[in-house]
Amino acid sequence: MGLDVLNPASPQAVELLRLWDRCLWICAFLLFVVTGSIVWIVIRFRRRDDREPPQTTGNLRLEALWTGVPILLVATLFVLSVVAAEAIDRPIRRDPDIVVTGHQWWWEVRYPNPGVITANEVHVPVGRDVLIGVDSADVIHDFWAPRLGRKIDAFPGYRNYIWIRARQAGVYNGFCAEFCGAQHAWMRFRVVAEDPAAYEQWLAAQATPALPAYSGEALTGETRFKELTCVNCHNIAGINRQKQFGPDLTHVASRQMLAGERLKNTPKNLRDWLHQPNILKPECFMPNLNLSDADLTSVTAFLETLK
Ligand code: HEC
Ligand SMILES: [Cu+2]
Repeated sequence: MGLDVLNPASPQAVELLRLWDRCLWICAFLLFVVTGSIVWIVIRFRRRDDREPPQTTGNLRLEALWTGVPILLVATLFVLSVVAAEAIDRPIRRDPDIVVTGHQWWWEVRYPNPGVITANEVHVPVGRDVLIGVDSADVIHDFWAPRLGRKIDAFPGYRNYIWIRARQAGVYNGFCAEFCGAQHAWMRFRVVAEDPAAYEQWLAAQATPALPAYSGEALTGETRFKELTCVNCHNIAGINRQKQFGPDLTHVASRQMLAGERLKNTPKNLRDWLHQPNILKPECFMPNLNLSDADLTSVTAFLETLK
C-alpha cells in the first residue's frame, strides 16, 4: 500500500501530490546549490597565510542576484500553489451531498437527501464529484482522507466545503487531523467508494428503518434499550427521534467499525463496548452504565439486528 499521501486516488489528491513533488524538486535543487557553494567556498577560500583577504562591499550585481533569485523562487512557489488550489477547491454552487459533523470523538455523517444519518463511514459513488460540507458540534476537528484530497477544518458554527471524487472503488482511510482531546487518535473514519448502483442501494437501505423482524432476546433488548437511558443519547429511526448526542444507531450493525474505528464491528466487540466504553476509549462521552450480563446480551442481540 505505501503511504496514503503518496498514493492518490482522486483528481484532488493527484493535484496535491504534484504540488508536493514540484516543491520538493525546487527545494532539493536549492539544498544542492547552497550546500555545494558552502563546500566550494570552504575549500577555495581556506586560510593559506595570515594576511587579511581583500574586502568588498556594495557589489550591485551580487546584491541584485541574491535579492532577485529568492523573489523569483517565492513567486514560483506562490504560482504553483495557486494553480493547485484552483484545481482542488472548485466553486461551490449547490447544497452539499453529504454533511459531516465532527464530535468528540466520532463523525456524524448525514445525507440531507433522502435524510440518512450514520457515523464514521462515508459512502460515495465512484467517479462522481461529491460535495461534502464539514462542520463541528463542539471543538475544532479536521476531516482528512489522505488518498482523496486535502485536509479541511471542522469548525463549530461554520461550514467548510470539500470536493472529492474517488477514481476506484475501495475503502479509504480517514482521520481527524486536528488535536481535539483525549481520544483524538480514535477519531477515525472510512470513505467507502462503490459503484453508483451499489451506492444507491446502500443509501436506500439506510433510509428505511431496520425494523423489526426479531423476537426473543432481541425483543427484550429493544425494551431494555429504551429503559436504560440509551435513548437519551442515541437515535434509532422507528424507535425514537430526538436531538441526538451520540452516533445514530438505526443501522449500526451495517457499519464496519465502531467508536471512531477503535473496534471492528463484531458482536463480541459491540458487547465489550457496551460493557466498558470508558476502558476502550478513556474519557469518551459514552458513560459506563454498568449493565448486567443479561442486559449486555439482550441489548447486543437487539443492536445486531439493526443491519
Ligand atoms: C450520555 C450519552 C450516552 C448514553 C446514555 C449512551 N451512549 Fe452510546 N455513545 C455515546 C457517545 C458519545 C458515543 C460515541 C463514543 C465515541 O466513539 O467516542 C457512543 C457510542 C455508542 C456506540 C458505537 C456506535 C458507533 O457506530 O460507533 C454504540 C453501539 C452505543 N453507543 C450504544 C449505546 C447503548 C446500547 C446505550 C445504552 C445502554 C448507550 N449507548 C448509552 C453516548 C451515549
Ligand atoms: Cu478531532
